[in-house]
Amino acid sequence: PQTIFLKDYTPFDYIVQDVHLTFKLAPRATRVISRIRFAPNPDASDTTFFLHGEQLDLKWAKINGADIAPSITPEGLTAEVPEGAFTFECEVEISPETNTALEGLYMSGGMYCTQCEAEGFRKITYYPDRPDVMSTFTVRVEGPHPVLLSNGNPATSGEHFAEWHDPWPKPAYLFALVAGDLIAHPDRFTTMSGKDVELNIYVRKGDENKCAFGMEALKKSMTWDEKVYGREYDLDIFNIVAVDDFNMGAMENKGLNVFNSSCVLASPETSTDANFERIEAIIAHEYFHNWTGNRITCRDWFQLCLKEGLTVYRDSQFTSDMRSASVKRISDVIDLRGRQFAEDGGPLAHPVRPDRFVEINNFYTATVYEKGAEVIGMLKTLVGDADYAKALDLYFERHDGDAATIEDWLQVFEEVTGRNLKRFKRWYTSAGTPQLSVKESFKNGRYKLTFRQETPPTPGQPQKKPRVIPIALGLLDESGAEVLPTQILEMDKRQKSFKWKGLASKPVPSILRGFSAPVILKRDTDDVERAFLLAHDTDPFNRWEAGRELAKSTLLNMIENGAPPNAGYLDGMLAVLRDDTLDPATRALMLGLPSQSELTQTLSDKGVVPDPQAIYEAVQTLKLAMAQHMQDTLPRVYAQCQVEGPYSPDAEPAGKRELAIAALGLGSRLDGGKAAKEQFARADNMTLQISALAILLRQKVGDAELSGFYEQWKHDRLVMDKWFGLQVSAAAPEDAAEIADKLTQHPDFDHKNPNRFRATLGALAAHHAGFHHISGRGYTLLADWLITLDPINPQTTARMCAAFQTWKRYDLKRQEMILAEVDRILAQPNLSRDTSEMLTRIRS
Ligand code: B3K
Ligand code: ZN
Repeated sequence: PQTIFLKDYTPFDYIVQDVHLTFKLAPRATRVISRIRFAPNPDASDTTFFLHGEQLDLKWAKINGADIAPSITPEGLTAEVPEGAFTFECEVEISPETNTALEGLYMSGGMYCTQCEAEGFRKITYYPDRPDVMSTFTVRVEGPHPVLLSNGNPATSGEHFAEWHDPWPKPAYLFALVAGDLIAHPDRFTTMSGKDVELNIYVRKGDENKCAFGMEALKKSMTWDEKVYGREYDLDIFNIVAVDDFNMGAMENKGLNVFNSSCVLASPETSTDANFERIEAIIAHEYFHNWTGNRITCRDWFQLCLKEGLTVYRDSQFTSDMRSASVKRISDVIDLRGRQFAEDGGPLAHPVRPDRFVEINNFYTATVYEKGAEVIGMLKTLVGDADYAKALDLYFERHDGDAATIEDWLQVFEEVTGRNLKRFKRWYTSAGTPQLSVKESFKNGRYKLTFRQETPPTPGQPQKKPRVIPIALGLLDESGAEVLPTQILEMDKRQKSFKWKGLASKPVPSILRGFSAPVILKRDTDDVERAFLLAHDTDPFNRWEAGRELAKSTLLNMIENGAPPNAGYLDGMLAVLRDDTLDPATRALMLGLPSQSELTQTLSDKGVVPDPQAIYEAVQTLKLAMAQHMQDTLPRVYAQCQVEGPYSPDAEPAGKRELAIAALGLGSRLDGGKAAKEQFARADNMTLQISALAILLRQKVGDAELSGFYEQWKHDRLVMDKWFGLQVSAAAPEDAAEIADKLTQHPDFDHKNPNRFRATLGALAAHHAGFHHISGRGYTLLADWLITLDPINPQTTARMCAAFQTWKRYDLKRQEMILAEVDRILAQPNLSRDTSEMLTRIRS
């Protein structure tokens, strides 16, 4: 397989003036007729006429109305073309029904839908399938289906056909088509300039009652983008379609967003609080792409973070505004450390802007998305809110209609601020998580902090240059009062000191407030200082962080030295639990422990070989100790956090439920699940029902509830995904693989459906002690299923290969077992490019 390099970029030799497509839909023999006007690109050096096309059955092709006989390879088509402008036409046949890769045009539950990003359009027809080729599209869809959709505004329609025209030039990856027997949940929106927009969420029959929340989220997003970024919607209609078989969360096709049904359908009875929050965020994310992604797109796929990092950043701002900013920040950092730090610290590490790839679908990663968003957050911290706003205005004004680059993006910031961002740019080009160590000194009222940055080598990048790290810092005195409110230190060298004078006593520093940079902070400190910050820090993030550090040091001491749970930690957490001045969601987050895989990473960074079973047991022991220590308070907190009245997914009641569930979970370690059984029996929403079930399964007393849950929900595929996943995640380590194995034999298991596959096998991979159980059964089971799925759906297979990326952390026996499975998969004949790239990188 061929590696594509950023440095080899050249523009396409032609420009596309406009595109006309006609689809004659049939499950195994859809005809796609195209008429495309090309003209030579004045910016190109060459004139080779090559169109991408894969798995297409070409019926005929014409140039300027005359038949041609192009030469065809598995990758595309080349033809002799006249000088100057010309019209290319062709007809191809494709088979949506047998397209199990879910890329291109495919079928899901009887409906037609498309997924073209990154390179799926070439499975629909011959076309220059690259993001820098932008054009207007006119699309005619013919079929017997009541709903026939494509991008842009509706033009004419009649019995069994509909025509759509998209006036905004777009790359092919934003093309979409949907056809089926769907029901619309309609609404309207008036934009800031008074334009009336028709809104619809299209769903299968039976799902109509799960659209209202998504629709509200869409309207909130539209209002927010007008208010905060001055961005108005630009078509007469905005459609969202829910699809059951989908490789990722959702897709921002122009005017026709396609969603995994799990990321748009919501009801109190079937969705948890976390589902509601995620749905709101994803609807916002896809909507925000209309400007950051669609109106301004990427020149090439190396620039993916240009749209993804920025759009993730924007959706996190949106969620912070809709809910609680500190809760959102803490949750994002938990996620970043869990997924992105693992990637950055292992064989799959790559820069936010990679400079090479084999299969671009393998680069829709936590690094490109979440670290990409962190980089934007840092930029905003460095330049300030006002200049950030100015730079964004200039970006939208200058690059509207462009396929842009990271250089273009940084340029607007340089122009607006007069800064040189050369050093800052290393965040885009250099992989790996910087380690930031800090030393302090205090003498005669003078306080000095000396920072040093070091980034370990990553694949292909042995040496790392220093980056610009914004460090948000505050200083507290010994009473806990803030003597220095938050200020931003610009750490732009390998080593740098910062000094303050006139201090009455040695201050306690609160470093990296709000997690102002995605780095690993290394500081010689102790549990006394951590407990002090946990009690006094005025920065909510760092207060949480202090509790987290305390939990970590307690657990590490238990794991490494067999120590008992630290009494100071238990007291600190009891104080948190009782602290009614803290909102419930924050208290729930503080009571949470670092994940077992995060502990593994910390241990292995210290040169200790982690034992997954020992880590699991330490966590259980600590939770039991917390429950005992909090025994009297837990029932009171649980009672206080009961929410009266009809269900609302808003942050406040959701936060209360979260704390109640945390209290219930701890308490159930002492009451044998009694209170959880009661909650399960009276639950009238999914949050309370499934949390109780999870607790009961963990306590091994939930068999009756588990089958009751099945009987109640077997008709609802999204709830059944939860039923599959929960049994695996709540299993004891020694049972996890066996339970997952059994579930894959259940009649409702369908490996072709990515949601069901991920619910079951993804839950296994996420069960740290279960997946890494010394029997090796977890490794073998996952490998078996990846081998089965690869020929069917390479994208989902490749994504799940990441479960093996941490192999180097473990003992030799586990390493050998993992590598044997990796090699077994790699030895499969005709392994997809996706999977083979992932495993080859993991192995290196
Ligand atoms: N842009 C899409 C992701 C496409 C993934 C292709 N393998 C969804 C999003 O980020 O909004
Ligand atoms: Zn996105």
